[in-house]
Amino acid sequence: MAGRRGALIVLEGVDRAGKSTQSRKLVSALCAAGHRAELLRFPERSTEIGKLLSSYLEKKSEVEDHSVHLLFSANRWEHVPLIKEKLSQGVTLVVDRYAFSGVAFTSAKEVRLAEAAKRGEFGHERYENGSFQKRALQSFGQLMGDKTLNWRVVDASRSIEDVHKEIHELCEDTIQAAMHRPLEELWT
Ligand code: Z5A
Ligand code: MG
Repeated sequence: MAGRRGALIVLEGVDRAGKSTQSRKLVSALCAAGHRAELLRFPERSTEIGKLLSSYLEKKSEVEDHSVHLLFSANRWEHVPLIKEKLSQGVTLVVDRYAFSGVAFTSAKEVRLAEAAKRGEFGHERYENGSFQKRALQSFGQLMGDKTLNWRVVDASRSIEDVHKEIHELCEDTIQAAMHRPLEELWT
């Protein structure tokens, strides 16, 4: 059908929630059900910017906090032309983390720095401790207050198959709904 576009489906959540596992399974299931679906992930480590991010995350290099935030953002923007092209061609994109991780993780970091400065507690591992993840989760909660986006919360503590079944069902509905919303709405 002319004008039929793909849906932009973003999986967000704290570390080890199972986003990458579920993203891969979702793309397979959607393709098996006859949709055109492809997987994207952020950070996308294959580009020049992505390589800088990968090195930073692996603690092989240091990058100033504001700068690294902008690198994560640039890593998404360098893929926006591709994202628009695919969606307009009717391809549904399943995206393993997007801008919401950018906000949640940077804001969690800002709070940590403020607290650590107060208590003199610098020196935690990068992003990988319980209190940091808790703050990221709180930030995700605030971001879900944006009712222009169609957020759905999925309980990721269940089995991989149970989580997958629920996500797949939600996405079938989302793909139908996306056809009636102009693509331009995604970037306004
Ligand atoms: N970051 C940022 O700061 N700013 C940004 O703008 C962006 C990202 C986009 C790297 O991201 C870091 O970048 C991340 C946020 C930050 N740092 N932190 N924290 P990443 O996406 O590359 O991170 P990752 O290495 O892929 O980890 P992850 O995404 O946190 O994991 P996951 O994808 O959610 O989980 P998984 O790999 O699918 O599963 C983990 C394991 O659990 C695996 O062995 C699975 O088999 C198992 N698993 C999965 N689901 C289940 C269930 N349901 N039951 C039992 N076991 C399960
Ligand atoms: Mg992952």
